[in-house]
Amino acid sequence: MKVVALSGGVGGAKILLGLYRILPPGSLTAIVNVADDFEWHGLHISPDLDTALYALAGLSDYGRGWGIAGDTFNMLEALRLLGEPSWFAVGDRDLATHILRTRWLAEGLSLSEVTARFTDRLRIAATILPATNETLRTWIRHPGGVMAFQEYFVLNRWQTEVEGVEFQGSGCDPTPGVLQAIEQSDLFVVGPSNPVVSIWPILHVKGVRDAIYSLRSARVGISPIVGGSAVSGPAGKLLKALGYQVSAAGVAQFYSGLLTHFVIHRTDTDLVGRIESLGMRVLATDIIMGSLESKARLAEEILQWVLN
Ligand code: FO1
Repeated sequence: MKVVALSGGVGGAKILLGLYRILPPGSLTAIVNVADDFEWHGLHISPDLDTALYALAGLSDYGRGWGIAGDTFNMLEALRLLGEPSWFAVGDRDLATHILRTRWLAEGLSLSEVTARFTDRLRIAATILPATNETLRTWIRHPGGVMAFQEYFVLNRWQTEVEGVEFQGSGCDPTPGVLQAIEQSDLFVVGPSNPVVSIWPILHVKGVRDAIYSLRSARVGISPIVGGSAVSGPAGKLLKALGYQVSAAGVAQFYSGLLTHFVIHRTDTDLVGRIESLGMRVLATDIIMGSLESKARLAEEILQWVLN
């Protein structure tokens, strides 16, 4: 049984952890967004890879939504005292990951080799693949020009008026193993990540869309929107900026043609007919995933629904 999941930040990591808990070791491959990556004080930060790594290693801080639980921020405070930008809150423990990643990249390892080394050292029995080893970056277009993703997301707390989204490096090569993992999957999942800035960049990697279209197995998406708003983050604002309705149906429309099955929250059953008319089967259930049990339960429910 091979399961492949596309994932971005915290929403995607929740279902990754649910799947990881219920599947036999070695069955899960996560293909993770790297278009949020950026350079911070000379260090290479890969926020979505780290969110996936920390989730599967049991280290995540779910209250904050990123980084390591119980981390401290002494280094950040020291940066601030020295008059350096400190708006991107890297924790003291989290810093070790960024130092090692930067060093290993400088020594000539690829991002996927670095990620495999972390997966190994954190004893994670799953494969975590950056979507590409090349430079793929999200730029946010606004009335004054363009800004880098983390500037929009963290510095401006997604308050900038968005006119569009651009991907630098669109058409880059996939990481070795990405297309094979999709082609060989028995179940393909798109996590409840932000469709616009977490999943869309992965779909801009060469061959990924075609590999998904060619799948004969089920292709399941989970809505990051409940009612009229995102479970977390700017998914609602970005969908609206691109002309989609801010609802599970808007997300289904975004993935129209790509997915065969779509999971929505149990309070959104009025949308079932519209989503089915896009050619998808629909499961309405509890998709909030607040606890570890609820993550595993949703993963189990999806497996039973799709494979039976
Ligand atoms: N997100 C924030 O909203 N504020 C932060 O200060 C912040 C710091 C941070 C440090 C390391 C890391 O790996 C992630 C961090 N994130 C922070 C989260 C991250 O920037 C976003 O959640 C993702 O890029 C969106 O998926």
